[in-house]
Amino acid sequence: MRKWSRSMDERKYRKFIKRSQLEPNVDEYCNKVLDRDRMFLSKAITLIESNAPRHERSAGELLQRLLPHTGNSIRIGITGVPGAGKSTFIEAFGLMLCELGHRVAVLAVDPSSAIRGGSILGDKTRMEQLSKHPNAFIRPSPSEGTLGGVHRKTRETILVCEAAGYDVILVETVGVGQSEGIVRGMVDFFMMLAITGAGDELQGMKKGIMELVDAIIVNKADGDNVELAKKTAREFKQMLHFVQSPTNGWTPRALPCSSLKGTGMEDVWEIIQQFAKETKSSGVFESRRKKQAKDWLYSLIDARLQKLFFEHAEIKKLLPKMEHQVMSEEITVKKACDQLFTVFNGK
Ligand SMILES: Nc1nc2c(ncn2[C@@H]2O[C@H](COP(=O)(O)OP(=O)(O)O)[C@@H](O)[C@H]2O)c(=O)[nH]1
Ligand SMILES: [Mg+2]
Repeated sequence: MRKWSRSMDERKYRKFIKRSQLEPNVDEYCNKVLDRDRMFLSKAITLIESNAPRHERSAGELLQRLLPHTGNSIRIGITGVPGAGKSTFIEAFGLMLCELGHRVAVLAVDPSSAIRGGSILGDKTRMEQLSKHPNAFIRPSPSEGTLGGVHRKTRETILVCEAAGYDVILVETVGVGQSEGIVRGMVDFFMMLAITGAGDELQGMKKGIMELVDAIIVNKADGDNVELAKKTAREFKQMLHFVQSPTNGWTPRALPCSSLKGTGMEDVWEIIQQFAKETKSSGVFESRRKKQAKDWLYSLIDARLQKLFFEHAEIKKLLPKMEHQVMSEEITVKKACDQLFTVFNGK
């Protein structure tokens, strides 16, 4: 009996030791990130993406400590259908920026990678040179997770990258579901990479996306395609006149480029710099960031409330019954909802 209990204590003790060894040291993380240690930047992002409660606590503390060192970057969102050339563009554009002395972080918000699982590898090989550049940091999207899970922590990741001294943040997304709107809500400048010859449907040319972009870049303007790309850019420019700009005081631009040849990259950067200059002097830049922070707060509140509700023991029991009664038209939807909330409120 005594032997048994001693071994139990021992096991507990070992577990305790193991846990304290795993417990992240927030001081160390903070200092190393500020020191621009890339390995610790990766580790910090992994910590932030973790769902373990004790990691969430440390991650929260780390972010709070890093907050005064964040914000000093231009956050750029890039969307476009698969195959438009986003990864190739980021490789060329990112390299140019690195050569200019910028520090570039690339984050992917790619719901398709969670579904298909394959795109990360493809991107890594496509961004081979950039991923080796000392001024660049590439973080592929987590290979697992729900659609929401993939971009759940991208905002936090942006902040940590900024604290680590990255002054250009590129966020890549595929136009699936609501990902474009979500990315628009976390960047300063949002652009779409388009290609020639694709029908409107293929380009995701819903009016909705036109209202989100600050620029449309017509990629693959090389070889026989140069003139057509220029023409397509002109057409986009005209179309953009008819939709409301997402950014007060800024007229969205359209221009061609070739990510493969590296042409037009300076023009894109020129436009982004002009955008930053103009919106900073008009105050639009700052007010957008403030609004984004506020919206982020509300979306976190939403998420927590949902979690509280759906994980409520009584709700879990009652919900299938209410579902059934609503579907069989025994009670109205409103009444089912009322009943659920009566239970949720503990009345
Ligand atoms: N001709 C040409 N091909 C390109 C260009 N940019 C990308 N591609 C090709 O288009 C394909 C898809 O590119 P990728 O960067 O993976 O697109 P993504 O799915 O939007 O990330 C690849 O075969 C690229 O080599 C370009 O500027 N010109
Ligand atoms: Mg890609």
